[in-house]
Amino acid sequence: MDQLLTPTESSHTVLLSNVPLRSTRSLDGSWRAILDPYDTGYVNILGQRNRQGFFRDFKPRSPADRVEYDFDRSLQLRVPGDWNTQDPTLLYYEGTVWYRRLFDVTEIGAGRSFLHFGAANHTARVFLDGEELGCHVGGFGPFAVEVTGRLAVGTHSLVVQVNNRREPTRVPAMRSDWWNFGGITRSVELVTVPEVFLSDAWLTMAPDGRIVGGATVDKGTGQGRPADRAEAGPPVTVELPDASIRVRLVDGRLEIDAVTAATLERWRPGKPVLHRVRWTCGDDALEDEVGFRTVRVDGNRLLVNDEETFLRGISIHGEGPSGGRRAHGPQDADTLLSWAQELGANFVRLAHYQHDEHMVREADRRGLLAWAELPVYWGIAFDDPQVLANALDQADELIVRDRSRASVILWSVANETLPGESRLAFLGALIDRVRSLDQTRLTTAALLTVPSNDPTVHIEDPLGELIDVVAINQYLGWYYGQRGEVPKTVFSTAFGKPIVFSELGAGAKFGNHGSEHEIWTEEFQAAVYEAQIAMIRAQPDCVGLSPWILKDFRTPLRVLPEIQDGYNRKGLVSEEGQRKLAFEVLASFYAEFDWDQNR
Ligand code: GCB
Repeated sequence: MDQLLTPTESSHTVLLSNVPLRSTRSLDGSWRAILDPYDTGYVNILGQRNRQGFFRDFKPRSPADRVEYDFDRSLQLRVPGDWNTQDPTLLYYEGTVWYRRLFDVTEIGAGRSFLHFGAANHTARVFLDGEELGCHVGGFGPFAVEVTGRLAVGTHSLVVQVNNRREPTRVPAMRSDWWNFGGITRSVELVTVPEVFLSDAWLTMAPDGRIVGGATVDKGTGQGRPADRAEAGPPVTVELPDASIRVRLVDGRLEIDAVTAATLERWRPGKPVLHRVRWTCGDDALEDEVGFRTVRVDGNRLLVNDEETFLRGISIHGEGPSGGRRAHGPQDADTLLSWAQELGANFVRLAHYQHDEHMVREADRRGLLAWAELPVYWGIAFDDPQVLANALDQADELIVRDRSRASVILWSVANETLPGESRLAFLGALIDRVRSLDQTRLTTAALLTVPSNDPTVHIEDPLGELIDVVAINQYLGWYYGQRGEVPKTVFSTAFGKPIVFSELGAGAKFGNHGSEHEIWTEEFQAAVYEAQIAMIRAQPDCVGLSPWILKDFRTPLRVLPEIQDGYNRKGLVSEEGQRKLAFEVLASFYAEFDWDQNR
């Protein structure tokens, strides 16, 4: 029965980039919501589309009306936001929630209109005035539906069916070490654009110092995802006044040679310089702030602006700085990234899925390098072509949204996936897609290391062949290995590529003090960091680290009473932002680095 969306059903949605640069009308705020754990709101018991389904937004208007729902008398939920933390009875809820927002249109404007969603976890079906306009699969990427011609003067009903049930054929799949926050978790906006407009426009610096970019002109001729090619239409012009550059794009593609680009002051970690970029196409104009830097690897070295760079990082989940809720908006981005900078970090791993756009834009402004990641995490159905199709869609959403961001230097395609043929083929296809969308950044994947008593760890996972930077998750001194032995461990790979320790760490409950041999104490966690830092200092191929993790975060996997209570306690700060001892240990290591030398 067609109750839930499968990946192939993702349809009639479009991908628009640069939404924050456009004038939009916010539909955030209080929405009405109906819980529908048995999915009765869409189809009836005969398996047919329910003519009185919740998407019709009916209500009993007279005593004889046979309508068994009423949004006006139902729950209220804030958008953006997860539903789990807005009502105690919804904390563990996984299933369908119907959201409804009424909005008034007072005049019919010119041009075209789209309803844009920053993200909804995991599937979303969008209905306007009872009509289904599109559905989207994937909990962290942006999507839009076109509503041109549908917004007559009057009141309109926007209904969204959101479902966050875990399924083996979803990405992520059945189990993850974070909370499966459901809901319309990022902002909803009504975006108005000219008839012919730039559905995508991006600009960045290639490893050789050329400026490259592209634009897609949407002439209203069809639906679908933007290609990197403009159809014949009005010319697209891009201006960079700081370098006196004004160019017309040919075939939607742009290349400015390195000599011309050399006049632009570079964006550097810790010293971000952003330049005004202006796009025009017919009546459409967009103004962005873009940084230009190069990133490349040379053997086992990582070079940013051709300077050897050590990534002094920290991993971050998309969870707000307090309240154990899904993060959203500029305030959360500002707080989380300010904590990272107080730690002395120059790099953030935005784990384990696409974060709110405010995070990468704020990272640009703060001069933080960033790793952006796809939710290809434990237990993915690698041999299912529909699952791959959905992962590829999620890659499009991640890269098309963020490829003008100087902060983003790494696209990570997977975290802790088990070697095997179908996995390699799946991730190979994903890496190809990433490179077809962006050849200017590096690819990576966080590999799982298997515990052993051997002080030398040699990584031979064939995925290492396909990626540019080998990322290693290792929990020496915590899940395995004696702490005293950690500094003696040497990591090497079969690939002659740089290594980043994408995870390391230990759990501690804030305020729990005791011996450094007593698990869950701040002292124990700090001692693991000391041992890891000693190990890292001696690693020949290591170009950085992003320990696990900035802040304690909610997860149903962590059940130890009075210690975990539903939180992963590996944070350097508690779920309310209180610093543990390990914060200072890592901060003093990072303070040794010379910002000007990057080392
Ligand atoms: C990992 C996972 C991460 C977990 C972490 C842990 O390897 O990548 O999602 O939260 O370990 O705490 O065990």
